Amino acid sequence: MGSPAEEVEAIQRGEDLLRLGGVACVTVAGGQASRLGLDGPKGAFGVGPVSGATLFQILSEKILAAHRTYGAPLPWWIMTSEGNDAETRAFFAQHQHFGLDPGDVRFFAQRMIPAVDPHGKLLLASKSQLFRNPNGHGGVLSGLAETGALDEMARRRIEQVLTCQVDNALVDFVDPLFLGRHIALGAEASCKVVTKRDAGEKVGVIGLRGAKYGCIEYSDLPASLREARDGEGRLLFRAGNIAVHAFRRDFLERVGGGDLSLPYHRAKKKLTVIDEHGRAHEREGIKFETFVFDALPRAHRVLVQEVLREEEFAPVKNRDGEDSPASAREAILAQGRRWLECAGIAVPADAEVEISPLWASCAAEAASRVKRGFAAPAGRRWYLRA
Ligand code: UD2
Repeated sequence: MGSPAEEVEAIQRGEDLLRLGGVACVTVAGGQASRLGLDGPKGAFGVGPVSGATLFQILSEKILAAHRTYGAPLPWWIMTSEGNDAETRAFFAQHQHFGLDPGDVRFFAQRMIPAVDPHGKLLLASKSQLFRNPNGHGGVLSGLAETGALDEMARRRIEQVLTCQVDNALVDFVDPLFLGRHIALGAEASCKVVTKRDAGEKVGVIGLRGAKYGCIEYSDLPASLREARDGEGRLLFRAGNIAVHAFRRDFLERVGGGDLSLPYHRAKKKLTVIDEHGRAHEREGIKFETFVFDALPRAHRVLVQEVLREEEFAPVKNRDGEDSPASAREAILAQGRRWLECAGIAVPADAEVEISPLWASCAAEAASRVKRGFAAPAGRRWYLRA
């Protein structure tokens, strides 16, 4: 893998399928954004440093840009959960689905499951309701099967499904090179990774368990392995999962159809529940969640593609510091500046550049736009959008 000829051929393969309309997109957006402290869908959070564009707008524009480039629709399924489903739908309606055909943007809510206390007893959210939480992003697999999405994909002759999480401001999930390599290898499931920033970074790591690829969640990786180094001093387990996947549709049918159900992971969390007198209080509880990457070991073939963090990974997880809105905005600006400078534009040191996916979705596209003529916008805050 990696020769220029292989790369050209893979891109061609990916683009051919996109032109045929054989690809669907799926985004998991059912999480509760508790670390960020948001009330409402995380996708409605504004991260565009100049434009204020929300995560949902950025994702929508990536899909719209691909639709324009390849001339075929890219139907998109967004997984929500009980707590944000109505708001997510309303948000898209309010924004005219960001220019996408509303018929090609579908929503479904993932299932909820009960949490328990440390002794295994069920908890109450109200006098008449159990405390329940979304069943983890692995719920997307059963969700796609149960809501008829996979049947619709089959009717539309969709062969490959590209998935991502809602919170990565630099996500490049409609990527013909990745898609083409996944197809060329005959992989059933593929994923993108970046080199971990440091041993403590909260990303799962992709590795081999026996002969099978899988992902070990950061909380499950013992400190000794998290810190382990190879002969060159690099982290031994450094393939950080950025949760961008390509799945063959027939693989999703096999996994989501139930015969390959996913395991549950336990997560200790502080939960707001009610006591026997109906009073709300916080207490320790255990949530159960499934993870989409637990499907990887069930795939007959897996492609793991390493990509550049600065081009593809700027997650919004925490209120501040690393992986926060501020770090995502910085990454967007750095990418905008880099793409223009690589295209030969002298960007003033104090200028801020944000590029909408509708103007360019990769450095090469930015370069070709510049080649056709580029007039720098007035002022020092540039938002390039076509
Ligand atoms: C996730 C991965 C981690 C790494 C990182 C990359 C898990 C458990 N860990 O860490 O290995 O890949 O992301 O950014 O995935 N979601 C749902 N339904 C749910 C729970 C989550 O749709 O029930 C969505 C959520 O909206 C978000 C994504 O899944 O888009 C990630 O959820 P998270 O923020 O809880 O995962 P995180 O940051 O612990």
